[in-house]
Amino acid sequence: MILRCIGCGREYDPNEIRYRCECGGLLEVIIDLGEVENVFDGKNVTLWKYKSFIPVEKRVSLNEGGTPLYRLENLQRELNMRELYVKNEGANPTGSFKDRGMTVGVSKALELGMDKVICASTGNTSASLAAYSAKAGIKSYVLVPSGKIALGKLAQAIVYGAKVIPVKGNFDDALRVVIEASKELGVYMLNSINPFRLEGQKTIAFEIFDQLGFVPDNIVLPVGNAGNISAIWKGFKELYKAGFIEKLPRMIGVQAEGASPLAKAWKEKREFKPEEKPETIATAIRIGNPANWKKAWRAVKESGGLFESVSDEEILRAQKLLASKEGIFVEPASASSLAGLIKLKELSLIEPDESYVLITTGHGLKDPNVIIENFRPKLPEPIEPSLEAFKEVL
Ligand code: AN7
Repeated sequence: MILRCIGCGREYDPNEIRYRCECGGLLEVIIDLGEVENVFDGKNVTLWKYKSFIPVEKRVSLNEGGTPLYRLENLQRELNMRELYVKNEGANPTGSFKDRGMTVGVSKALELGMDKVICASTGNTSASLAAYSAKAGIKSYVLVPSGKIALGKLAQAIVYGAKVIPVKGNFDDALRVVIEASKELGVYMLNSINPFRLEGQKTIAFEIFDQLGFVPDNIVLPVGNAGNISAIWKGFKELYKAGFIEKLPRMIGVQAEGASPLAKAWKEKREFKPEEKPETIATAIRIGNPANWKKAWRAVKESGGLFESVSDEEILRAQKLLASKEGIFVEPASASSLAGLIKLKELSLIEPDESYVLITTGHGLKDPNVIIENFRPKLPEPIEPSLEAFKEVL
């Protein structure tokens, strides 16, 4: 195993604490694919089933992964598509896919002898880091954009015992501080530019193949800091290079319109440029300068996929649709995958006869305020506790 720069190819010892190459490029973990085990039999799916692909020995675990993969029978009929699935990452221990990254990342922190960890977060990363450091018995610091983090996530970070520090600014501002702090203060940084995070998250690809028994034509997922799309693509490529699969899926990344630097650059066929003032109801992906954009760009390009963006209104509509037609309640960022699929279908930019796996990244209960504030549910006036009164409101 080594760390290698995706830009200049320079290599580093994986036991050196380092998040970027000397040249500033992103690093990736190169594992020895000669030693991986073909365990893809559809049984007992959990993250650590794929341990031969995971480059840590220690294991701080809350039984992450093994999330359900649903066929969307009602929605595929309604949308006139042949084969739709959801991989519901909200079913992880803290309610998001970040747990996959943190089980590996916090394990790596212990291997490196670190007893303090830090991250910037739009919410889910902080909840997950807080939980896994609690389990590991180490101290966690999380910096979040003040006033722009969903209530459930904030509550989680607090109760798991992280030191929660609100920052006057957005995620991108908080990440800048975290990167400096990790250099100067000897705390281990667990944002997704830490390549070990992505080693956990790549198991989403393994589980999809394991659960379906085949590789779907397309993976559709939300993109914020752009770690997850990079990780899942890496997972599929490792399966391919190991000779376990014979085709690769297209990667389709969906951003919120007000925070869509990748989708804009893609659609306008121009250079990537960060967005100064990201804004969206989907606070999880309210990110203007995705740290992993180069890896994500490569994933979409190599896979023959695309980037798209969706409005807040489209996100809310998709969130309601997924819950009311399929019984799957996801947070707004996660609903952007379905919103993107619907938009791309309407624009005839995707093929309705192909298979699609939507990744829903976080649980709906993370952010109940969004529902109360935007759907303004019309509840009847409270009734007397009698059958008569009940019959009257029916
Ligand atoms: C529900 O928690 O960045 O593109 O700090 O919480 O890998 O960043 C969250 C990201 C999608 C985007 N869906 O994933 C954080 C954070 C949900 C998320 C994303 C996030 P990346």
